[in-house]
Amino acid sequence: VSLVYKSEATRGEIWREIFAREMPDLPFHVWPEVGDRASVRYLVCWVPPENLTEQFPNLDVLFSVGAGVDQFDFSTLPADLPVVRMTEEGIAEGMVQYATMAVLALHRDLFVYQSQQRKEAWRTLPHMPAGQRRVGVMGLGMLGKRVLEQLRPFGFDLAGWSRSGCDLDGIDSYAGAEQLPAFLARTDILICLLPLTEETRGVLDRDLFACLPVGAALINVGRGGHLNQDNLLHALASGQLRHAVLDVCDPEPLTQGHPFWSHPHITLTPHIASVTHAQTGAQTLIENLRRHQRGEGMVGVVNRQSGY
Ligand code: NDP
Ligand code: OXD
Repeated sequence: VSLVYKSEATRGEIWREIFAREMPDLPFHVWPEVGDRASVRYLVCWVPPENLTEQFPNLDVLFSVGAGVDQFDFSTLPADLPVVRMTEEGIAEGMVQYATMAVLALHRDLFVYQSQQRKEAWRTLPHMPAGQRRVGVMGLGMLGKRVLEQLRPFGFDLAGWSRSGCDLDGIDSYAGAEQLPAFLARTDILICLLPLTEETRGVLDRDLFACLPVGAALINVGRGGHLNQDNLLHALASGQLRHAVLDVCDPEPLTQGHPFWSHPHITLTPHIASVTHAQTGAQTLIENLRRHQRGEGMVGVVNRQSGY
């Protein structure tokens, strides 16, 4: 029984050492080196190799190195192959930091002040108390919930929306398509933390923007595929939206000359909201491997039906 790691090389070398120490009986191969293909039971990757089943005919589990699994084409994976996403603490920590940074920057008009500075303009804007700023998170999973909890001490008026809602203390919960318009109507700063699935692709579109209060702001930390780019440009031009902070785009990177690069009301970062930390990521993977070897359920198993 062996494991193949196929992803970022630096992390691979760190994981190789951790595995040698913690699971010395499990051979750890770093792609393209795979050892005996027939003995590979675990594949840990961002994108799997082509012809996965021919490459590794006896695979037991496919692990994503990241929290998302939309990079997998489920139709090409064996139907009964468990797919497990990464749930390590470092991902939540990074996301919470990024979302807090973006919310505070929008709340305190940092992007407006930056542009004023470039024009040598010393002008104060009206200050809005946090209690009057309505922040809403779409997607209340591992990351969305943590972001809301972290934002609570600032005193924002908080709400969340997901398929099934949530019961976080002091946070208004909205569930399902019927309650989406009401959630949007009360949201000045919208954070997208949904997984990208057939249902959520393109969700950040003209209709959704139209449900937000005029002058709302968007933070997309989900996936580029959630956003209709033309609709965003239109919403920014009309003033329906005042600013967008985008950590993800489609494609990544954006093509040269794409209007987002130089847009005065778009702030772009190169998919860095959070990354899997080498140490805690290895630990989380090892705990899951041990669970699997004991015949117990693993943490982060993806529902192949819903796609997340
Ligand atoms: P989870 O699977 O834990 O949570 C997903 C949430 O989205 C759940 O609350 C779920 O609802 C909700 N949801 C899914 N589909 C729908 C739908 N059709 N309608 C309404 N709600 C829906 O995911 P995570 O919190 O771990 O991660 C979310 C995403 O964040 C990842 O998939 C990835 O795309 C992105 N990400 C981005 C990173 C970055 O650096 N930019 C880093 C890490 C992740 P319910 O609870 O009812 O099932
Ligand atoms: C992830 C990501 O899914 O980095 O972990 O986006």
